[in-house]
Order: sequence, then C-alpha cells, then structure tokens
Amino acid sequence: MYKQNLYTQIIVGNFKLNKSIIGINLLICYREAIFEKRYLNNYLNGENNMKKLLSIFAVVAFAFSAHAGTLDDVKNRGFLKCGVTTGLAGFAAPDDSGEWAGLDADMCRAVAVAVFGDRSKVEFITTTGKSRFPTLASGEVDMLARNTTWTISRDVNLGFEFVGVNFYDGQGFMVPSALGVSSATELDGATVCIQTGTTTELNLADFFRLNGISYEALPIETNDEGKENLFAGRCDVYTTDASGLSSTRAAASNPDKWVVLPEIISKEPLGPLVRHGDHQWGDVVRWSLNAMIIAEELGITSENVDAQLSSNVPEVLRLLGVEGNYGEMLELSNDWAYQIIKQIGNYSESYEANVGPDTPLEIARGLNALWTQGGILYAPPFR
Ligand SMILES: N[C@@H](CCC(=O)N[C@@H](CS)C(=O)NCC(=O)O)C(=O)O
Repeated sequence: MYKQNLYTQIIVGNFKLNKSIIGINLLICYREAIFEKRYLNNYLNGENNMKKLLSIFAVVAFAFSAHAGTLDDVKNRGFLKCGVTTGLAGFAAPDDSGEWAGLDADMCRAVAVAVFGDRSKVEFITTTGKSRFPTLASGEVDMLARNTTWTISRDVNLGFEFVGVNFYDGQGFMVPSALGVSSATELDGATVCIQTGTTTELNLADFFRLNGISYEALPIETNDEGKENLFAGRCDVYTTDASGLSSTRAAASNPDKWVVLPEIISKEPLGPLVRHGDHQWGDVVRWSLNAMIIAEELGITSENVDAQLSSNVPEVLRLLGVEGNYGEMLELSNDWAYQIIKQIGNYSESYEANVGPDTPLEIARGLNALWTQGGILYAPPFR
C-alpha cells in the first residue's frame, strides 16, 4: 500500500528514478497481492489445515522477501550506502584529509560499525534538498543522514520512516550586519536565498504571509550556491536551519560581517530516515542512534568504554553486550553498541567534535542537551 502510494508520487513528481528497482518492487507487490488473494480463497473454501498452513507460510515468506532485506543487502554488499548533503561543515563534509566528517557522517559511520564493526565500511552519497528523497526511495542509498526535518508528509505521504532525532533545530535568518536589520519582520521586499525541496522554503512563505510582508525568492540547489550568492550580495538574506546558518557563517572570510536574526520560525527536528516497511533495518538505524545517546546518559565514552565492560551497572552491561542478547535480536554481533562507542563515541563526543562550542559552528547544546541536563534528548531504555 505504502509502496504503491510512494511510486505513484515519484512518477507524478517527475523525479529521476532507478526504474529497474521500482519495476522489481512493483513485481513483488503484484506477487504479494496474488498470494494474499490465493491464501484468502483457500481459507474461505475450507481446505484442510495443512494447506492453510502452507499458504500462510507462502504469504509470510513473500511478505518478508518484499519488505525486509536492507540489512541483508548491506551485509552482502559489504558496505553501507549513506545519503548525505553535498557538503555542510559540521553535519557532513569532507575534512582536510578528504574524509567525510560531521554529526550526520558519524550517524552513517555508527550504522556501518553496528553492521560490520568497521567505521570505514560506508560509501557517502551526496544528495541535494530535492534529490535526497528519490535517492532513498529508489534504493540508491540504504538510509539518509542529511539534516532532514521529520514532518508528517515526509513520514506518511512520501513513505519514509524517521528513526529518531539527532539534532533539534529551527529555521533562522542571516543578513549582512551592514543591512542594519535587527528583526526578520523588517525584511519587507528583501531578496531571500532559499534552498529548493526543503521545509525552509515552505516556512519562509508562511512567515512572510503571516507578517503581511513580501520577498523575492532566489532559489538555490545547494548550500554552496547559497553561500556564493549571499557572499556576492545577490541576496540580502539567507534562511535555513539555524545550524546551517552557523555553518555558513563560519565559512565566511569575515564571520563578523554576518548576523543571525533573533527569530526562530519553525521546529526542525533533524534525523536519519529509511524506507517505510523494512522494520528490521529501521531498528538497526534507530538503535545505532539510541546507543550513542544512552552511552552519554550512562557516562560511557570512547575513552572509558573498555573499563566499563566490568561496570556493575546492569544497563551498561546490557548496552555493551556483556549481558543479554540484544545484538542477536537485531541480527548484529553482540558487541555492536560497544563498537559504536569505541569507534565513533557517544552522542556528546560527536556533538562536541562537530558542531559544539569549540568548533567553528559554536553551537551550544541547548535543546540537544540530555533530558537530564535541561535539553530534550531522550532515548528509550536499553532493556
Ligand atoms: N532541514 C531542512 C533543510 C535541509 C537542507 O537541505 N538544508 C540546506 C541548507 S543548510 C543544506 O543542508 N544544504 C546542504 C547541501 O546543499 O548539500 C529540510 O529537511 O528540508
């Protein structure tokens, strides 16, 4: 149902598609429908119990072949394909040595570690605001970790599953200090650089309409394009997630020439997402993120994780795979979370290294602090 809905949308939306994958999936849907119908008929016709049982097995087997499989695909391929931005320092961008780095890049690596025990087993695939969803839907990537806002239409209508939030954000505005503007409500008539295919594009329209002011949009495809246009004065304002503004400002030759206005006009909970319907894979990605958050709650870091193996705290022992069979439940090795913490670090380590106050982005923890420390970061229990 979701798949058909999704494919109709993709076709109507005139996205570039990987037609062969869609063809295969449609075939699977068709096969499923036939088996489900046959099973129902058999059942209604009162065939003997063995036949009923066999038909149930057939339906279950086909349901699995159609809806599960990403984890197996990733394992068989030998590496994860992770969709990221075209480059947004702090979230996902190549560092000085050409290695992808950032909060989202760490999310990709954490999943690679969960599956392979090796942070290098990931291919980073760049996506724009517009191309990210067709890229995920068509199977070109196994997941997105691309500062993507969790919204009802992306979750329900596009047929994706957001597995959690790795950065709570909100949309802001940045202008040259020389413009002498101190509030977004003073931006009547401004030219605004805005990335297409984003929530920020829609929020911008809402905000100006609500305030009875007008703007001229200068549509851009990537953040680099946004930077170029802004720095060259082709737009008066850049609006996007506040984290994106911090990243952009840090890249300016003289950051002090730019000011971020006080208004935050939306909620932008950014998180990793997968295709709807593959719950096993969704669980792997969800718990890779949760493992990093829980590790921070429990005070486990990449530095002390080995010592924590002999902790007397039951949840620590469960998380590190010393007790219980949580790895087996996920079809991963039992030390999957230990390896994430050892190779990537806990959430705080990733945050501080990529976007925190000591990085060029200088973003305080704020909402992204743990729920026990005044923020809203909260992971379900590891039990
Ligand atoms: N969170 C918003 C905006 C995400 C977005 O695409 N932001 C831009 C500006 S910060 C970006 O990340 N660009 C990176 C790129 O162009 O590759 C969404 O999900 O729609």
